[in-house]
Amino acid sequence: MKAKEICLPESPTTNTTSVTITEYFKQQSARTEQWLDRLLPAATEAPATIHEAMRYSIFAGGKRLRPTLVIATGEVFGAPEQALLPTACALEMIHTYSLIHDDLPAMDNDDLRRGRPTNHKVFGEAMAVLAGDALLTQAFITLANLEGVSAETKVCVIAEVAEAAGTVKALIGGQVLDIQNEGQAISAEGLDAIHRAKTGALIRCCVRVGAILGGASDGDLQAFTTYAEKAGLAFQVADDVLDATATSEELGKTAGKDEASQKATYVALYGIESARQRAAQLCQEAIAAVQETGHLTSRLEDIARFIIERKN
Ligand code: GRG
Repeated sequence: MKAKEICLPESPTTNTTSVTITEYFKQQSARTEQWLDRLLPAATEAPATIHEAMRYSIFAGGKRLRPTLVIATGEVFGAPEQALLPTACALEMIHTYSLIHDDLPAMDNDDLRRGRPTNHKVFGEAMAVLAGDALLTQAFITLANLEGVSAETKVCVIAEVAEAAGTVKALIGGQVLDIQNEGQAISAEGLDAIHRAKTGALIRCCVRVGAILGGASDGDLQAFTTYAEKAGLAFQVADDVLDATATSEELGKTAGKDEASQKATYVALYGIESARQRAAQLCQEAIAAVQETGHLTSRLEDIARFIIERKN
């Protein structure tokens, strides 16, 4: 049987080893966005409104942390680009769906995201719910069409992503716990459990699927999973600090919301300075986990530092 012909977008980058972390993120964002453009229905495709709404939020910017983690990990293990980039895009689609739904009046009721009016402010609530649903669906269409890896690997990746987006120690389950704990006193363990699920599961999944696509050994997969779990929690601790210390303009979303809505946060629990120290500690532990594997990991070390040093 003749292999299906695939047309890869031209990569805007050839040299990723010597660039700064800022430049690396720019390069991986550009690669991801080229693929996203190919993988999403055109804005003119009927019914056009839903495709415009999906594209409005996905192309609104964002740090592209999740796709960059997929790519950086996949490249450590030599994963093929025609599987790695679509997988990176699928994770960004799921992340963007969660942001659209999180901003809805029934959830966080926010007006600003990625420096723009939120999806429901522009397209209305019904279309925003559907745009989120459609991005989630498109993510799985994308994964089902992965090329360059075995059927077994593809199924493994699909299962990893589905679990991370689900309810058990995963995205939706974490959101449920977060809502149910609003205004309640919470322990450090309880807060960690919420964010390991709500924020951490998807970040963990990004690193795992990158490693799986590259055929990582069980030992390496375990070490990289530890890296991702630590980095995922560090991301949320840093996010809580930013919410309390940065402006809406800097963040591209409404600042100070956690305190206003009496959310259980790391800042509320520890105070700003101790929260910063916890983030730094988690970042160190993340780096130590991958250093033990002996793989070339300077990029993943830089990403862990970026996660806690970022300004938005
Ligand atoms: C199923 C109705 C329904 C809703 C699901 C799962 C969910 C709603 C919401 C949880 C998603 C969420 C907002 C998690 C918080 C994680 C977080 C801090 C996201 C912001 O990530 P950044 O800073 O964003 O990476 P950018 O814009 O840079 O990509």
